[in-house]
Amino acid sequence: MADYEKIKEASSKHPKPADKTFQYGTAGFRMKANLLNSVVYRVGLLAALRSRKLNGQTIGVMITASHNPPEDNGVKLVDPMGEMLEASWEPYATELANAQSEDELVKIYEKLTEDVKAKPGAPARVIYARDTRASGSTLVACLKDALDATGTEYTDYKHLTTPQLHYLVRCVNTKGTQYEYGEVSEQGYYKKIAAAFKQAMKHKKTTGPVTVDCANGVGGPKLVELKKHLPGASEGGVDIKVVNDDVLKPEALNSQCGADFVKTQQRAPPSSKISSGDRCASLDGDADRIVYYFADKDNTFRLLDGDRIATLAASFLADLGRASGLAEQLKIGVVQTAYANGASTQYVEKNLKLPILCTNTGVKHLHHAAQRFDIGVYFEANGHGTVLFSPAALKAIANYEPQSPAQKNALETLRAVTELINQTVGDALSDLLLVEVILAHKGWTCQEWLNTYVDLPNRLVRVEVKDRNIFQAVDAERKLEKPEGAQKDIETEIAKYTKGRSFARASGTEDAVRVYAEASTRGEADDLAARVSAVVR
Ligand code: 16G
Ligand code: ZN
Repeated sequence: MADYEKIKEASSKHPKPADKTFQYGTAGFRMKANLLNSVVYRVGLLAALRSRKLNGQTIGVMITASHNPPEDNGVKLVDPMGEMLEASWEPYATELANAQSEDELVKIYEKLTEDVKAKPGAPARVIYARDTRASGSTLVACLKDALDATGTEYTDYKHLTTPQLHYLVRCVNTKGTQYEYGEVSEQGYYKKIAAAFKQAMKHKKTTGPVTVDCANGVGGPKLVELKKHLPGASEGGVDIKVVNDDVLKPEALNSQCGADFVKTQQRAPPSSKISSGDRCASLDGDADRIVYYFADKDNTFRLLDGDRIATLAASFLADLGRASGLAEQLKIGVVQTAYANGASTQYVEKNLKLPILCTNTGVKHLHHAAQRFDIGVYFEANGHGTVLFSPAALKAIANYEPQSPAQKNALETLRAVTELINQTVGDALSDLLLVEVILAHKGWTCQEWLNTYVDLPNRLVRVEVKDRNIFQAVDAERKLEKPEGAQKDIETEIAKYTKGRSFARASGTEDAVRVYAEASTRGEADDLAARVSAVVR
């Protein structure tokens, strides 16, 4: 039985900042860490309620602010299969976070318990982890207070990457079933993906080392740990050089390094010592995003972002499907957002001849769309993504009897790849190994990967506006429905440019509107972005 007096009492230790309004957005709650105590406490209450509602299935709580600066933090919930919190529960999180008093909080909690028909006597189970931010331990204490007040069983997994926590949640909830996902431990995670990597690399040779910038976040020590389970270059593995893995200097997190820096600045971290041709990758602060890059022979920086990883993975999986004799049963599709470079969209449709879906920004939207395919490849341009295999696809892959040695080889690789790829959420460590496997199979360098198509020059601009809520986008955020007339003005500008494409959407994480533009030349893309910015400003 939830004890409302206990909830009230513990809550009084974590009062809500009076003048703040909180919103559970695309990335959960995220802001300056010193504003988050009450929010995390209340998220703990909701995690307990969600678990009770689901008869004691384990819910995950991740404390992280991903690529944000070190003084920020955030919190989000993970559903039993390792997916993001079901969207219909997001407003509950918002409602609890904004309750002004202890009395109001308890009233809302009581009402929610009734509304969702949670059995107050049902068990509640939660597991949680955090990234390496200094504020993490204070926030964990707030979370624990909520779990204690609600009589929840919990396990503290200390420091983990976000995708590791998603993995563990799925493992706990599938344990002992036919869908068992893996051993419920951090070591289990390493063992699973290392074994899959070894199998997928059988008889293949890597095309040289990869240097991985870990944004001085939790991905650093975790990649070092993962490496202990992987074969080295001489044993048929890959030489992974770990850089920016200093988690002892809190101020270094995401500073002048990491996936977000590289993607938004379109350059390597200043500390990087790469020479022309060297293969590099950058993770973000909680290791759920990854981008690749290198300097070409003229020493020009070349980015291989989420769009490139998606096209690489889709082409590889389509090859494997054909080679294993399973092409008919494995319909592959790619999911992108409006930010995907138009050249990548065209490459998937025209060259790979695969279907594409475009969804709203935010991983949960892509993830759901990807579930509509047997094999759904989804990536945001910013490097967050994964590949989902449907239960039917997994069954076909597991049961198929190969008709030739070539089919057998392809099938073995395909099976390994289904184990290597994190099925719960985009995972930079798993994606890193996936890319390495594919490059080894294709025998490609980064230059050859880049050569598959030519990106259209593009520009992303952040526009400060008075009220971003008046901007309402439709058609997977490619068009503005409101304010009235804005879309027509944007289209008038687009029409002036060769291969022009542009859209404006309200950011879900910042108080601003983002304008994206692409066109056939750098100058035109910049121009178009400036003109569309002027329309919304
Ligand atoms: C969040 C999303 C990310 C998206 C970004 C867009 C998740 C886990 N994260 O960080 O996928 O790209 O928001 O931010 O869904 P914006 O709305 O400010 O452009
Ligand atoms: Zn992240």
